[in-house]
Amino acid sequence: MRLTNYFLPVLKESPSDAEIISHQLMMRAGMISQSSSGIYSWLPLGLRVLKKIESIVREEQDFAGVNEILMPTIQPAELWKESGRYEDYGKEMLRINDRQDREMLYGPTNEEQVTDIFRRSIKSYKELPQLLYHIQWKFRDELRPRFGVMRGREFLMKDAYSFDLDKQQSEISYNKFFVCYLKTFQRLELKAIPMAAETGPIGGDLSHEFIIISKTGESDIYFDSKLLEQENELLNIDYSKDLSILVNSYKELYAVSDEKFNQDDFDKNVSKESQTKSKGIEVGHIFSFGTKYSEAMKAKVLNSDGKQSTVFMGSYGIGISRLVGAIIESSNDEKGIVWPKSVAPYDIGLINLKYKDNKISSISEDIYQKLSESGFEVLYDDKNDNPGVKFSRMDLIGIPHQVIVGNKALSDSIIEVKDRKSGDLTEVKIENLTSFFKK
Ligand code: 5CA
Repeated sequence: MRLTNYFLPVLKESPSDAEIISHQLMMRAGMISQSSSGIYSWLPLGLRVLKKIESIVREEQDFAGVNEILMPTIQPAELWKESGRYEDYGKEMLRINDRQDREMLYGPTNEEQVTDIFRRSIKSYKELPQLLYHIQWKFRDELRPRFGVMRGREFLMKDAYSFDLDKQQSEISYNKFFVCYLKTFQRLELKAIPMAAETGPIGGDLSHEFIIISKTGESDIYFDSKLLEQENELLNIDYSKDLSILVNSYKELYAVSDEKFNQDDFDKNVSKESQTKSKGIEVGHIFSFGTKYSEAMKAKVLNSDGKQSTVFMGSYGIGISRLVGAIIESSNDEKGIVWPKSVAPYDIGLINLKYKDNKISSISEDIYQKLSESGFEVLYDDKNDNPGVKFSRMDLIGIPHQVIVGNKALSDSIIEVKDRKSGDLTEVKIENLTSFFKK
Protein backbone atom coordinates (compact mmCIF):
# COMPACT_ATOMS: atom_id res chain seq x y z
CA MET A 1 0.00 0.00 0.00
CA ARG A 2 1.19 3.48 -0.90
CA LEU A 3 0.75 6.15 1.70
CA THR A 4 -0.36 8.61 -1.00
CA ASN A 5 -3.27 6.26 -1.57
CA TYR A 6 -4.00 5.43 2.05
CA PHE A 7 -6.56 6.72 4.51
CA LEU A 8 -4.39 7.31 7.57
CA PRO A 9 -5.71 10.29 9.53
CA VAL A 10 -2.88 10.62 12.10
CA LEU A 11 -3.29 13.24 14.81
CA LYS A 12 -0.57 15.37 16.41
CA GLU A 13 -2.33 15.53 19.75
CA SER A 14 -4.39 12.88 21.41
CA PRO A 15 -8.01 13.84 22.11
CA SER A 16 -8.59 15.09 25.65
CA ASP A 17 -11.03 12.30 26.54
CA ALA A 18 -8.49 9.55 25.81
CA GLU A 19 -7.29 8.59 29.30
CA ILE A 20 -5.08 5.60 28.64
CA ILE A 21 -2.18 5.10 26.29
CA SER A 22 -3.85 2.58 23.98
CA HIS A 23 -6.83 4.83 23.40
CA GLN A 24 -4.54 7.82 22.80
CA LEU A 25 -2.36 5.90 20.37
CA MET A 26 -5.28 4.35 18.49
CA MET A 27 -6.69 7.82 17.92
CA ARG A 28 -3.33 9.37 17.05
CA ALA A 29 -2.46 6.56 14.65
CA GLY A 30 -5.80 6.96 12.85
CA MET A 31 -6.98 3.44 13.68
CA ILE A 32 -10.50 4.24 14.84
CA SER A 33 -13.01 7.05 14.68
CA GLN A 34 -15.59 7.51 17.41
CA SER A 35 -19.21 7.31 16.32
CA SER A 36 -20.90 7.73 19.70
CA SER A 37 -20.01 6.86 23.26
CA GLY A 38 -18.36 3.43 23.25
CA ILE A 39 -19.02 2.89 19.53
CA TYR A 40 -16.30 3.20 16.92
CA SER A 41 -15.66 2.91 13.21
CA TRP A 42 -12.56 0.96 12.31
CA LEU A 43 -10.31 2.76 9.84
CA PRO A 44 -7.91 0.94 7.48
CA LEU A 45 -4.94 0.60 9.85
CA GLY A 46 -7.08 -0.45 12.83
CA LEU A 47 -9.15 -2.81 10.75
CA ARG A 48 -6.05 -4.65 9.53
CA VAL A 49 -4.98 -5.33 13.11
CA LEU A 50 -8.50 -6.35 14.13
CA LYS A 51 -8.59 -8.82 11.20
CA LYS A 52 -5.19 -10.26 12.06
CA ILE A 53 -6.24 -10.93 15.64
CA GLU A 54 -9.50 -12.36 14.38
CA SER A 55 -7.72 -14.76 12.06
CA ILE A 56 -5.33 -16.04 14.73
CA VAL A 57 -8.29 -16.63 17.04
CA ARG A 58 -10.15 -18.36 14.21
CA GLU A 59 -7.20 -20.58 13.27
CA GLU A 60 -6.85 -21.77 16.84
CA GLN A 61 -10.57 -22.48 17.26
CA ASP A 62 -10.55 -24.43 14.00
CA PHE A 63 -7.39 -26.29 15.03
CA ALA A 64 -9.07 -27.33 18.29
CA GLY A 65 -11.97 -28.75 16.29
CA VAL A 66 -14.54 -26.05 17.04
CA ASN A 67 -17.07 -25.36 14.25
CA GLU A 68 -17.51 -21.82 13.02
CA ILE A 69 -21.04 -20.52 12.56
CA LEU A 70 -22.46 -17.01 12.35
CA MET A 71 -25.45 -16.07 14.45
CA PRO A 72 -27.34 -12.80 13.97
CA THR A 73 -26.76 -9.68 16.04
CA ILE A 74 -30.51 -9.20 16.52
CA GLN A 75 -32.25 -11.85 18.59
CA PRO A 76 -35.91 -12.48 19.52
CA ALA A 77 -36.77 -11.69 23.15
CA GLU A 78 -38.70 -14.99 23.51
CA LEU A 79 -35.48 -16.99 23.74
CA TRP A 80 -34.29 -14.85 26.61
CA LYS A 81 -37.64 -15.14 28.32
CA GLU A 82 -37.29 -18.90 28.13
CA SER A 83 -33.95 -18.83 29.92
CA GLY A 84 -35.14 -16.22 32.38
CA ARG A 85 -32.39 -13.78 31.49
CA TYR A 86 -34.60 -11.23 29.73
CA GLU A 87 -35.39 -9.52 33.00
CA ASP A 88 -32.08 -10.31 34.72
CA TYR A 89 -29.94 -8.63 32.10
CA GLY A 90 -31.38 -5.22 32.95
CA LYS A 91 -30.31 -1.97 31.36
CA GLU A 92 -27.20 -3.37 29.71
CA MET A 93 -29.38 -4.96 27.08
CA LEU A 94 -30.48 -2.89 24.12
CA ARG A 95 -34.13 -3.73 23.53
CA ILE A 96 -35.79 -3.04 20.21
CA ASN A 97 -39.33 -3.42 18.89
CA ASP A 98 -39.77 -4.26 15.22
CA ARG A 99 -42.63 -2.89 13.03
CA GLN A 100 -44.90 -5.77 14.12
CA ASP A 101 -44.13 -4.68 17.65
CA ARG A 102 -42.26 -7.90 18.34
CA GLU A 103 -39.69 -7.61 21.07
CA MET A 104 -36.15 -8.00 19.80
CA LEU A 105 -32.74 -7.25 21.25
CA TYR A 106 -29.20 -6.61 20.10
CA GLY A 107 -27.28 -9.62 21.42
CA PRO A 108 -24.91 -9.03 24.35
CA THR A 109 -23.97 -12.76 24.16
CA ASN A 110 -25.47 -15.86 22.54
CA GLU A 111 -26.11 -18.68 25.04
CA GLU A 112 -29.86 -18.74 24.33
CA GLN A 113 -29.52 -18.47 20.57
CA VAL A 114 -26.98 -21.28 20.30
CA THR A 115 -28.98 -23.51 22.66
CA ASP A 116 -31.95 -23.04 20.36
CA ILE A 117 -29.84 -24.04 17.34
CA PHE A 118 -28.57 -27.08 19.21
CA ARG A 119 -31.93 -28.36 20.44
CA ARG A 120 -33.47 -28.19 16.97
CA SER A 121 -30.93 -30.60 15.50
CA ILE A 122 -29.06 -32.69 18.00
CA LYS A 123 -31.07 -35.54 19.50
CA SER A 124 -28.61 -38.25 20.53
CA TYR A 125 -25.63 -38.62 22.84
CA LYS A 126 -23.84 -40.13 19.83
CA GLU A 127 -23.63 -36.66 18.30
CA LEU A 128 -21.88 -35.19 21.34
CA PRO A 129 -19.78 -33.28 22.09
CA GLN A 130 -20.76 -30.32 19.94
CA LEU A 131 -18.47 -27.30 19.90
CA LEU A 132 -19.58 -24.17 18.06
CA TYR A 133 -18.20 -20.66 17.82
CA HIS A 134 -18.81 -17.42 16.03
CA ILE A 135 -17.13 -14.07 15.73
CA GLN A 136 -19.77 -11.41 15.90
CA TRP A 137 -20.45 -7.89 17.14
CA LYS A 138 -22.10 -7.56 20.50
CA PHE A 139 -23.87 -4.68 22.17
CA ARG A 140 -23.86 -3.98 25.89
CA ASP A 141 -25.12 -0.66 27.11
CA GLU A 142 -22.26 -0.35 29.58
CA LEU A 143 -22.80 2.11 32.43
CA ARG A 144 -19.36 3.58 31.86
CA PRO A 145 -18.00 2.93 28.39
CA ARG A 146 -14.37 4.03 28.52
CA PHE A 147 -10.80 3.50 27.45
CA GLY A 148 -11.74 3.41 23.77
CA VAL A 149 -12.23 -0.11 22.46
CA MET A 150 -11.35 -1.64 25.83
CA ARG A 151 -14.77 -1.11 27.31
CA GLY A 152 -16.96 -0.32 24.38
CA ARG A 153 -20.70 -0.64 23.98
CA GLU A 154 -20.42 -2.28 20.57
CA PHE A 155 -17.52 -4.71 20.45
CA LEU A 156 -16.29 -7.76 18.57
CA MET A 157 -16.23 -11.05 20.45
CA LYS A 158 -15.36 -14.61 19.66
CA ASP A 159 -17.83 -16.67 21.63
CA ALA A 160 -17.85 -20.43 21.65
CA TYR A 161 -20.26 -22.90 23.21
CA SER A 162 -19.92 -26.53 24.22
CA PHE A 163 -22.59 -29.22 24.61
CA ASP A 164 -21.81 -32.46 26.42
CA LEU A 165 -23.62 -35.43 27.88
CA ASP A 166 -22.51 -34.97 31.47
CA LYS A 167 -20.36 -32.96 33.83
CA GLN A 168 -17.27 -35.06 33.30
CA GLN A 169 -17.43 -34.77 29.51
CA SER A 170 -18.11 -31.09 29.78
CA GLU A 171 -14.90 -30.67 31.77
CA ILE A 172 -12.99 -32.17 28.86
CA SER A 173 -14.46 -29.49 26.60
CA TYR A 174 -13.63 -26.84 29.19
CA ASN A 175 -10.02 -27.99 29.30
CA LYS A 176 -9.82 -27.93 25.53
CA PHE A 177 -10.81 -24.28 25.47
CA PHE A 178 -8.51 -23.54 28.40
CA VAL A 179 -5.52 -24.85 26.46
CA CYS A 180 -6.71 -23.34 23.19
CA TYR A 181 -6.76 -19.95 24.94
CA LEU A 182 -3.25 -20.38 26.31
CA LYS A 183 -2.08 -21.12 22.79
CA THR A 184 -4.06 -18.30 21.17
CA PHE A 185 -2.64 -15.70 23.55
CA GLN A 186 0.83 -17.13 23.12
CA ARG A 187 0.51 -16.65 19.36
CA LEU A 188 -0.64 -13.08 19.98
CA GLU A 189 2.63 -12.65 21.92
CA LEU A 190 0.75 -11.91 25.13
CA LYS A 191 1.29 -13.33 28.57
CA ALA A 192 -2.28 -14.10 29.63
CA ILE A 193 -2.74 -15.64 33.07
CA PRO A 194 -5.80 -17.82 33.73
CA MET A 195 -7.47 -16.78 36.96
CA ALA A 196 -10.38 -18.27 38.87
CA ALA A 197 -13.29 -15.89 38.44
CA GLU A 198 -16.88 -15.09 39.32
CA THR A 199 -19.46 -15.99 36.71
CA GLY A 200 -21.73 -12.91 36.85
CA PRO A 201 -24.73 -12.82 34.51
CA ILE A 202 -23.52 -15.84 32.51
CA GLY A 203 -23.82 -18.14 35.54
CA GLY A 204 -22.31 -21.46 36.62
CA ASP A 205 -19.72 -22.57 39.14
CA LEU A 206 -16.50 -22.99 37.16
CA SER A 207 -14.94 -20.04 35.42
CA HIS A 208 -11.57 -18.59 34.47
CA GLU A 209 -10.64 -15.19 33.21
CA PHE A 210 -7.56 -14.81 31.04
CA ILE A 211 -5.85 -11.66 32.17
CA ILE A 212 -2.85 -9.76 30.92
CA ILE A 213 -0.98 -7.69 33.44
CA SER A 214 -1.24 -3.98 32.82
CA LYS A 215 -1.26 -1.01 35.15
CA THR A 216 -4.24 0.44 33.27
CA GLY A 217 -6.29 -2.73 33.65
CA GLU A 218 -9.71 -2.54 35.29
CA SER A 219 -9.35 -5.72 37.34
CA ASP A 220 -7.35 -6.09 40.55
CA ILE A 221 -5.51 -9.38 40.42
CA TYR A 222 -3.72 -11.49 43.03
CA PHE A 223 -1.52 -14.36 42.00
CA ASP A 224 1.47 -16.57 42.55
CA SER A 225 4.40 -15.16 40.59
CA LYS A 226 5.32 -18.71 39.58
CA LEU A 227 2.57 -18.39 36.98
CA LEU A 228 4.70 -15.87 35.13
CA GLU A 229 7.34 -18.51 34.60
CA GLN A 230 4.92 -21.11 33.24
CA GLU A 231 5.99 -21.71 29.66
CA ASN A 232 4.61 -24.55 27.58
CA GLU A 233 5.25 -25.57 24.03
CA LEU A 234 1.73 -25.61 22.63
CA LEU A 235 2.35 -25.32 18.91
CA ASN A 236 1.64 -28.97 18.18
CA ILE A 237 -0.72 -29.66 21.05
CA ASP A 238 -2.87 -32.74 20.51
CA TYR A 239 -6.42 -31.93 21.61
CA SER A 240 -7.46 -35.56 21.61
CA LYS A 241 -5.10 -36.27 24.53
CA ASP A 242 -5.90 -35.78 28.21
CA LEU A 243 -5.29 -32.10 28.85
CA SER A 244 -6.08 -32.14 32.56
CA ILE A 245 -2.46 -32.35 33.71
CA LEU A 246 -1.54 -29.27 31.74
CA VAL A 247 -4.65 -27.39 32.90
CA ASN A 248 -4.06 -28.40 36.52
CA SER A 249 -0.51 -27.09 36.40
CA TYR A 250 -2.14 -23.66 36.06
CA LYS A 251 -5.17 -24.23 38.25
CA GLU A 252 -3.13 -25.35 41.24
CA LEU A 253 -1.29 -22.03 41.45
CA TYR A 254 -3.24 -19.33 43.21
CA ALA A 255 -4.59 -16.66 40.85
CA VAL A 256 -7.83 -14.73 41.30
CA SER A 257 -9.39 -11.44 40.33
CA ASP A 258 -10.79 -9.08 42.94
CA GLU A 259 -14.25 -10.57 43.52
CA LYS A 260 -12.75 -13.91 44.47
CA PHE A 261 -9.86 -12.57 46.54
CA ASN A 262 -9.41 -13.67 50.12
CA GLN A 263 -6.32 -12.68 52.10
CA ASP A 264 -6.30 -15.83 54.24
CA ASP A 265 -6.34 -18.10 51.20
CA PHE A 266 -3.63 -16.00 49.62
CA ASP A 267 -1.39 -16.35 52.67
CA LYS A 268 -2.12 -20.06 53.01
CA ASN A 269 -1.41 -20.92 49.37
CA VAL A 270 1.34 -18.56 48.28
CA SER A 271 4.68 -17.87 49.94
CA LYS A 272 5.24 -14.22 50.84
CA GLU A 273 7.91 -13.69 48.17
CA SER A 274 5.67 -15.13 45.43
CA GLN A 275 2.59 -13.10 46.36
CA THR A 276 1.88 -10.66 43.56
CA LYS A 277 -0.80 -8.01 43.40
CA SER A 278 -1.33 -6.13 40.19
CA LYS A 279 -3.86 -4.82 37.71
CA GLY A 280 -4.92 -6.59 34.58
CA ILE A 281 -7.01 -6.57 31.44
CA GLU A 282 -9.48 -9.40 30.93
CA VAL A 283 -9.03 -10.58 27.35
CA GLY A 284 -10.89 -13.87 27.65
CA HIS A 285 -13.38 -15.54 29.93
CA ILE A 286 -14.52 -19.17 30.00
CA PHE A 287 -17.49 -20.62 31.85
CA SER A 288 -18.84 -24.04 32.66
CA PHE A 289 -22.45 -23.69 33.76
CA GLY A 290 -23.87 -27.17 33.52
CA THR A 291 -27.57 -27.22 32.77
CA LYS A 292 -28.44 -23.58 33.49
CA TYR A 293 -29.67 -22.89 29.94
CA SER A 294 -30.31 -26.42 28.70
CA GLU A 295 -32.68 -27.15 31.59
CA ALA A 296 -34.70 -23.99 31.11
CA MET A 297 -34.72 -24.34 27.32
CA LYS A 298 -35.19 -28.13 27.24
CA ALA A 299 -32.03 -28.97 25.33
CA LYS A 300 -31.95 -32.72 25.76
CA VAL A 301 -30.54 -35.77 24.00
CA LEU A 302 -31.23 -39.47 24.29
CA ASN A 303 -28.57 -41.14 26.39
CA SER A 304 -27.28 -44.71 25.96
CA ASP A 305 -30.18 -46.02 28.08
CA GLY A 306 -32.65 -44.41 25.70
CA LYS A 307 -33.61 -41.78 28.30
CA GLN A 308 -33.84 -38.02 27.81
CA SER A 309 -30.84 -36.32 29.33
CA THR A 310 -30.28 -32.58 29.73
CA VAL A 311 -26.99 -31.50 28.18
CA PHE A 312 -24.13 -29.80 30.03
CA MET A 313 -22.89 -26.57 28.56
CA GLY A 314 -20.07 -24.08 28.71
CA SER A 315 -19.29 -20.80 26.97
CA TYR A 316 -15.96 -19.30 26.06
CA GLY A 317 -15.33 -15.68 25.08
CA ILE A 318 -12.43 -13.70 23.70
CA GLY A 319 -12.66 -9.91 23.37
CA ILE A 320 -11.26 -9.44 19.89
CA SER A 321 -11.70 -5.68 19.63
CA ARG A 322 -10.55 -5.25 23.25
CA LEU A 323 -7.37 -7.15 22.34
CA VAL A 324 -6.34 -4.41 19.94
CA GLY A 325 -6.19 -1.99 22.86
CA ALA A 326 -4.75 -4.57 25.25
CA ILE A 327 -1.87 -5.39 22.90
CA ILE A 328 -1.03 -1.69 22.58
CA GLU A 329 -1.14 -1.30 26.37
CA SER A 330 1.49 -3.99 26.67
CA SER A 331 3.61 -2.93 23.70
CA ASN A 332 4.36 0.75 23.21
CA ASP A 333 7.07 3.33 23.89
CA GLU A 334 7.40 7.12 23.94
CA LYS A 335 7.29 7.21 20.14
CA GLY A 336 4.14 5.20 19.71
CA ILE A 337 2.89 1.68 19.11
CA VAL A 338 5.29 -1.28 18.84
CA TRP A 339 3.28 -4.07 17.16
CA PRO A 340 4.16 -7.68 17.88
CA LYS A 341 4.94 -9.25 14.50
CA SER A 342 1.96 -11.62 14.64
CA VAL A 343 -0.63 -8.83 14.51
CA ALA A 344 1.26 -5.93 12.91
CA PRO A 345 -0.81 -4.17 10.24
CA TYR A 346 2.17 -4.38 7.84
CA ASP A 347 5.49 -6.21 8.04
CA ILE A 348 7.59 -3.42 6.63
CA GLY A 349 7.32 0.36 6.47
CA LEU A 350 9.29 1.68 3.51
CA ILE A 351 10.41 5.30 3.75
CA ASN A 352 11.59 7.21 0.72
CA LEU A 353 13.51 10.16 2.19
CA LYS A 354 14.24 11.81 -1.16
CA TYR A 355 10.92 11.87 -2.89
CA LYS A 356 12.14 14.75 -5.07
CA ASP A 357 15.05 12.73 -6.43
CA ASN A 358 13.88 10.69 -9.40
CA LYS A 359 16.60 8.08 -9.11
CA ILE A 360 16.08 7.46 -5.41
CA SER A 361 12.35 7.37 -5.95
CA SER A 362 12.77 4.79 -8.64
CA ILE A 363 15.00 2.68 -6.34
CA SER A 364 12.34 2.93 -3.62
CA GLU A 365 9.67 1.95 -6.10
CA ASP A 366 11.74 -1.05 -7.10
CA ILE A 367 12.22 -2.13 -3.46
CA TYR A 368 8.47 -1.76 -2.90
CA GLN A 369 7.72 -4.05 -5.84
CA LYS A 370 10.32 -6.67 -4.91
CA LEU A 371 9.35 -6.92 -1.24
CA SER A 372 5.66 -7.07 -2.12
CA GLU A 373 6.27 -9.77 -4.72
CA SER A 374 8.19 -11.75 -2.09
CA GLY A 375 5.07 -11.85 0.04
CA PHE A 376 5.80 -9.07 2.53
CA GLU A 377 3.08 -6.60 3.44
CA VAL A 378 4.63 -3.22 2.82
CA LEU A 379 3.36 0.24 3.63
CA TYR A 380 5.28 2.56 1.33
CA ASP A 381 5.72 6.16 2.47
CA ASP A 382 5.91 7.84 -0.92
CA LYS A 383 4.55 11.10 0.44
CA ASN A 384 5.81 14.56 -0.08
CA ASP A 385 6.74 15.21 3.58
CA ASN A 386 9.99 16.07 5.32
CA PRO A 387 12.05 13.28 6.95
CA GLY A 388 11.08 14.27 10.51
CA VAL A 389 7.39 13.88 9.73
CA LYS A 390 8.02 10.56 7.98
CA PHE A 391 10.09 9.11 10.80
CA SER A 392 7.71 10.08 13.55
CA ARG A 393 4.66 8.86 11.64
CA MET A 394 6.28 5.51 10.92
CA ASP A 395 7.34 5.17 14.57
CA LEU A 396 3.84 6.11 15.75
CA ILE A 397 2.09 3.41 13.72
CA GLY A 398 4.53 0.82 14.99
CA ILE A 399 5.32 -1.37 11.97
CA PRO A 400 8.05 -3.83 13.10
CA HIS A 401 10.65 -3.06 10.40
CA GLN A 402 11.44 0.17 8.62
CA VAL A 403 13.38 0.31 5.37
CA ILE A 404 14.89 3.76 4.94
CA VAL A 405 15.97 4.83 1.48
CA GLY A 406 18.27 7.88 1.31
CA ASN A 407 21.42 9.10 -0.45
CA LYS A 408 23.40 5.92 0.20
CA ALA A 409 20.96 3.98 -1.92
CA LEU A 410 22.29 5.88 -4.92
CA SER A 411 26.00 6.08 -4.01
CA ASP A 412 26.53 2.60 -2.49
CA SER A 413 23.33 0.63 -3.14
CA ILE A 414 22.77 0.56 0.61
CA ILE A 415 19.64 1.20 2.63
CA GLU A 416 19.05 1.19 6.37
CA VAL A 417 16.77 -1.21 8.14
CA LYS A 418 15.44 -0.05 11.48
CA ASP A 419 14.00 -2.42 14.03
CA ARG A 420 11.07 -0.53 15.56
CA LYS A 421 11.30 -2.29 18.90
CA SER A 422 15.03 -2.02 19.64
CA GLY A 423 15.72 0.99 17.44
CA ASP A 424 18.73 -0.87 15.99
CA LEU A 425 19.85 0.23 12.55
CA THR A 426 21.42 -2.17 10.07
CA GLU A 427 22.90 -1.26 6.71
CA VAL A 428 21.84 -3.71 4.05
CA LYS A 429 22.79 -3.98 0.38
CA ILE A 430 19.68 -3.48 -1.68
CA GLU A 431 20.24 -6.76 -3.54
CA ASN A 432 20.25 -8.60 -0.18
CA LEU A 433 17.14 -6.98 1.24
CA THR A 434 14.64 -9.75 0.51
CA SER A 435 16.89 -12.45 1.94
CA PHE A 436 17.58 -10.21 4.96
CA PHE A 437 13.88 -10.27 5.83
CA LYS A 438 13.41 -13.91 4.96
CA LYS A 439 15.89 -14.88 7.67
N1 5CA B 1 -20.93 -15.61 26.83
C1 5CA B 1 -19.74 -15.44 27.62
C2 5CA B 1 -18.58 -16.19 27.06
S1 5CA B 1 -18.73 -16.47 25.37
C3 5CA B 1 -19.42 -13.98 27.76
O1 5CA B 1 -20.12 -13.15 27.23
N2 5CA B 1 -18.36 -13.68 28.48
S2 5CA B 1 -17.87 -12.22 28.88
O2 5CA B 1 -18.94 -11.40 29.29
O3 5CA B 1 -16.84 -12.40 29.85
O4 5CA B 1 -17.23 -11.58 27.60
C4 5CA B 1 -16.19 -12.23 26.92
C5 5CA B 1 -15.06 -11.28 26.63
O5 5CA B 1 -15.53 -10.17 25.86
C6 5CA B 1 -14.44 -10.64 27.85
O6 5CA B 1 -13.45 -11.48 28.41
C7 5CA B 1 -13.84 -9.36 27.29
O7 5CA B 1 -12.55 -9.63 26.75
C8 5CA B 1 -14.78 -9.01 26.17
N3 5CA B 1 -15.69 -7.92 26.57
C9 5CA B 1 -16.71 -7.99 27.45
N4 5CA B 1 -17.31 -6.80 27.58
C10 5CA B 1 -16.66 -5.95 26.74
C11 5CA B 1 -16.81 -4.56 26.43
N5 5CA B 1 -17.76 -3.82 26.96
N6 5CA B 1 -15.94 -4.01 25.52
C12 5CA B 1 -14.98 -4.77 24.95
N7 5CA B 1 -14.80 -6.08 25.22
C13 5CA B 1 -15.62 -6.66 26.10
